[in-house]
Amino acid sequence: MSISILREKINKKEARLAVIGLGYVGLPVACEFARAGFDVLGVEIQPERVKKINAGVSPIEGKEPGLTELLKEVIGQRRLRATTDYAELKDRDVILIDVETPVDKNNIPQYAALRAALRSLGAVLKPGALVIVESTIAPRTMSDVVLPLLEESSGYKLNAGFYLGNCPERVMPGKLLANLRNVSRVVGGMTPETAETMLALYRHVVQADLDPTDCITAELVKTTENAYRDVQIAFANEVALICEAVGGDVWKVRELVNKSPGRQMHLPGAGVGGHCIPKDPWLLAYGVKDKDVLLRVIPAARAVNDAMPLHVAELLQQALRSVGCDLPGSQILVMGYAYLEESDDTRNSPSEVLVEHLRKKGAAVVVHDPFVSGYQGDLIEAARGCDAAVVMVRHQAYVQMDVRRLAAALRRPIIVDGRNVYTTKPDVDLTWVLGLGLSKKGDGEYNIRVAEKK
Ligand code: SAJ
Repeated sequence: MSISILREKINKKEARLAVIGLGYVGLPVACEFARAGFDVLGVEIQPERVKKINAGVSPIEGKEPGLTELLKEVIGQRRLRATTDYAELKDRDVILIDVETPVDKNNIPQYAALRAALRSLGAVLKPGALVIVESTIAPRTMSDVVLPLLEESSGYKLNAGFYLGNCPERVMPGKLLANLRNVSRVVGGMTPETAETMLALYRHVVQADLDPTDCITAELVKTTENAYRDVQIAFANEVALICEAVGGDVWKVRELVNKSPGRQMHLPGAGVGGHCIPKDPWLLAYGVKDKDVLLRVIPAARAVNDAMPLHVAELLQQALRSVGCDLPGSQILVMGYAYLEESDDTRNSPSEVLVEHLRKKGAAVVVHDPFVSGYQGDLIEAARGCDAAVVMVRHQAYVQMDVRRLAAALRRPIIVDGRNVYTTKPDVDLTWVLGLGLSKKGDGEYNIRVAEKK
C-alpha cells in the first residue's frame, strides 16, 4: 500500500491500529485512538494485564483521571482488544511501539524489550504498514537499531515494504490522558511524507501542536528536554549547597533570581527520581558514545542530583550530633517514599537511596507515605519513638499538617526538610526545622535550636 493510500485510510479512520506495550504510556494511547474511532489491537506480553484490560479493568495504579472509565467504554464498544499473540498484528496498518527503554547501572540503554518487539512485529508485518516508535530512545537509535532490525526481521525495505517514524511520548503519571491530548508532539518521519502521514494520525487525538520533522530531531528533542530539566535542577541544588555554606536562604535567593528577566531557577530538593529525568540524560549522552564529544555538564548534573539524598543524610547526622546523638542507634522517620508529590510512583525514588544509606549507617528507619501501600497510616504515631524526621516528598498531607505536633511526637524535635515544606512557612518556629539550602549559623550551630531531650 502506498503511503498516500495509507494516509487516506487514516483520515477516514479505516486504518487498523496496534499498540505494542500496554504500560502507563501504551494503554492510554490505545484507549485514546479507540475513543477517536479506530479499531485498536493492544499487544502485551503479560497475560495478567491482557486479562484485566479485556475485562475493562485498568492495571495502572495511582490516580489517572478518566482512564478507568475510558477503558471500560472502548472495551465495551469492542474498539480496543488486548492480546499476547504477536501474530494478530498481521492485519495492522499502523503499529505504535510503547515498550520500556531503561538504562542499566552503567547508564547504557537496555533495548531488549524494543528489539524483541521489533523482531516479533517484523515476522508478521503487513506490507505497507507504518511503524512508529513512541518510546524514549537515544539519538541514532532509529537509524542504527530500529531500521536494520525491522528490515532484517520483515525482509522488507524502508519506504518500499514499510514506513517508519518516531513520535516520543510526553506523558506524566497522574495526567496521562490530559498530557496525551494537550501536550504538543514532535513527529519524526524517516521521510517528509511519512511525517505528514503521522500528522494525519495524531491529529485524531492531539489537540496541541504537532511538529513534523525527521527522526534524529525527534530523538534529540525528547532526550534533550529531560536533560535540560535535570541540569536545571542540579544548578538549583548546587546553589542550595552554596547558600548553606555562606549563610543564605536558597528559597529567597531563588525567588529574587527568578525576578530577573529570562531566569527560571528550578526547585532545589532532596533528589531527582522518576522514570524519565534520571534516565533520559544518559540516553542523550549515549547518542554520542563513539563520537569525539566530551560531555561534562550532563554527567555532572546527574552526579549532583544523585548525591542529594546523601546530603540530606549529612544534614541529619550533623543535627543529631549537635544534640549529642548520631545515626548509629538512632531511629529516623522518613516522610515520603514516592518520587513525586501526590503520587504513589516510587521508581528511582531518592527516598530509597536515603533509607538504604541510613540503615547502612546503623540507623533504624520508619518510612511513611500517604500514597505508597505499606507506608500509609498515622504520621504522628509513626513519629513516636523516632529521634528525628526527614521530609523527602512535598505531599499535601505534610504541607497541611501542624509541624508542632510532629516535633512534639519525636523524641528530639529535629526535622530535616528536604522539600521546603516547613522552612518558609511564616508560622513555623525554626527551632525545629533544618532546611536544605538554608544557612547554618556560626560555628556549626544550625538554624535549629533543638529543645533538650524530653
Ligand atoms: N524535581 C526537583 N526540582 C524541580 C523539579 C523536579 O527536585 O524543580 C524532582 C522531583 O521531586 C522528582 C523529579 O525531579 O523527584 C522529577 O520530577 P518531574 O516534575 O520532572 O516529574 P517527572 O519525572 O514525571 O517528569 C515528567 C517529564 N515528562 C516526560 O518525560 C514526558 C518531564 O519532561 C516533565 O517536565 C514533567 O513530567 C512535568 O512537569 O510534566
